[in-house]
Amino acid sequence: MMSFFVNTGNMETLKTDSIESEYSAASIEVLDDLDAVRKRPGMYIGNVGIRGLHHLLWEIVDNSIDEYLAGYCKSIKVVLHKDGSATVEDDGRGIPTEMHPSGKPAIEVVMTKLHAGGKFNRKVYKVSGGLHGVGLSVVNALSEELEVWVKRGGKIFYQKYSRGKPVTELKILGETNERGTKIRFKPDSEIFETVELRYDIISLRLKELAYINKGLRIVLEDERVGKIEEYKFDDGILGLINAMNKNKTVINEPIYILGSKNDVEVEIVLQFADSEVENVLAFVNSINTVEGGTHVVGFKTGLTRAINEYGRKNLKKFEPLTGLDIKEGLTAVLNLKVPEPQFEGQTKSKLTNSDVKTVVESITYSSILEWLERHPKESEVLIERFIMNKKAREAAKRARELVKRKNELISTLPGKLADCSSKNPEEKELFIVEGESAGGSAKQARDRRFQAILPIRGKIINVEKAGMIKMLKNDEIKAIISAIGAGIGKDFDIKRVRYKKIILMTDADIDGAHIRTLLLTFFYRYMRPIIEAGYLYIAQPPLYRVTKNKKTYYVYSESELANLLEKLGDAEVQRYKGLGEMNPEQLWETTMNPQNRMLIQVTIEDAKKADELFSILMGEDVESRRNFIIAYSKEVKNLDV
Ligand code: 0RA
Repeated sequence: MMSFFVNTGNMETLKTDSIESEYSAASIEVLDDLDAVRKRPGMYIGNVGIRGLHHLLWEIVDNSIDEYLAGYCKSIKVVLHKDGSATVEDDGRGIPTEMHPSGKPAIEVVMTKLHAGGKFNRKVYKVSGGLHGVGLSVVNALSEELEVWVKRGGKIFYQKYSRGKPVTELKILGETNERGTKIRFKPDSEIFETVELRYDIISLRLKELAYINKGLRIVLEDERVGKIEEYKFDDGILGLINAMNKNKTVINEPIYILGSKNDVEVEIVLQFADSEVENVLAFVNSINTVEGGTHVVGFKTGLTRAINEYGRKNLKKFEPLTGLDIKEGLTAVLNLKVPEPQFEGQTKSKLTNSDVKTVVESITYSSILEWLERHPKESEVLIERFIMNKKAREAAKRARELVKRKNELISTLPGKLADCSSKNPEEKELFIVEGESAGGSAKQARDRRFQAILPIRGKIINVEKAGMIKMLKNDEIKAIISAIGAGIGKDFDIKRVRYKKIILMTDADIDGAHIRTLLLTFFYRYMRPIIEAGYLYIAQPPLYRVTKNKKTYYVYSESELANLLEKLGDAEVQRYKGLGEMNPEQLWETTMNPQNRMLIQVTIEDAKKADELFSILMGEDVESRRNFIIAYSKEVKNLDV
């Protein structure tokens, strides 16, 4: 490793003066590399929306995590600055600064050559197949500005770049006996649709990373709002499962599995709770595999096989159980290291290596069987539960068939629904509106030909916790199900939907975001095909109304407001605290009129994130949860124009 470095004596040839000289040594090749990245950013970071933007940050953080995995880094700090830039600082080995055979310092090669990082071969477990591990040069190419400080070999080094090109040489700023890397980058607004880094997305991911990399300290500071949080979990994924199940009645102590085979490392923790919901999180080389894959299938198969084997051996008249009987109330976290992972799927987060299924299945099978044999009391309780689940499921199926037949006959619409006159689902829109007063304004504002309004009361039930039966007793949920008219859960039939646009319209504040997150969780768990078909949207009401010289401007974000005020000078600014503060005309103009409004289409990933947010944070106090829950799909696309 690193044998191509000449000895560190060469460092003395570096200039130590602080004059920023135009750096002319950039070769044609370097320009080629980074031009290619700037020309086709999507090839390297997936897209230039919210996801791609955050990819820049993850690329750097991944490098710091690699230092932790190599045993060098104990602490990582991420700072979001007011000017839109972000800093990642770690106490790892520091990016090599020694001279490279090309005549440039290694760090400059890493920062300007595609895939140069890979040549250092630091990674034991690659993150290939996905969009991860594209290299620091990609971050550099897509940043308006990037500065790097390295503490290494007794010195502090510094270099600055812009859009991938050096604007200073590598300089020595001083001496130190510490080691580490600090990178500040400002995403390029010429490249990205939006450059606003999102606290909610970043804190959730950093928290995940802290859980799956036990003992690693991660600090997140948001200077834009003056907020700082620290994550450090010495119990790793065991701590995560405890947090996920904190408010549930658990049935057994968490079962911890650790094993490896064919260079695949498997760490799993699972627990059953008195709940109807299943919650399995799975990470492969630190990547959250939201789309699941062979590892998750292997886990479930191994678990089911072990339970059936135990039942067959130890119980009289035991009838084999299926995955469906076992998954109710199952919480699990899988944390895997795989040498050559292959990812597929819409977000490149589905693991497809078939050998991984075999490995996870056999490790799970033998560990669970052993645990069951050692814990006969708990095993008996669990198996009784599974058998009950099986019976209840069969009974529910018969009941559903009855209800279905009945439903087809009556299927009454909820009383609160103000339906539209059109009968054509293609053009029909259903607005699900928070609060009676906003609902009233929306009813007056709408175009009744094709827009229907369903007002719902503030606190809808948390389906994550409640389960099917309790949920179906909730009036708000019942109203939504019957308005949409296509059933629910396994009986959901997308062909029967009465509206092909279902629009969630909530206040632009924390409570509104909370309700929106609850609704997203509901759709994700019980009407997923609606999201998959692209029928679910979030309305985007303005945050401010600005008036100047009798002209009115509606403003949808803080940054837009700052820009506008800069342009207008002093103007009258009215902040909308809720939808209820708008009169029907304003509501129509800003939020409902297809000509002007902004609608955000909800993706499966958004909904999955909302769902995950609930499960990870379930255990925490209400206040911190409230602070945490912000909009889940701000990626602004004006879909109507
Ligand atoms: C290349 C090689 C080595 C470390 C790094 C890059 C490195 C990159 C980043 C990015 C953020 N923090 C980082 N820390 C390290 C290996 C260094 C060695 O062998 O001494």
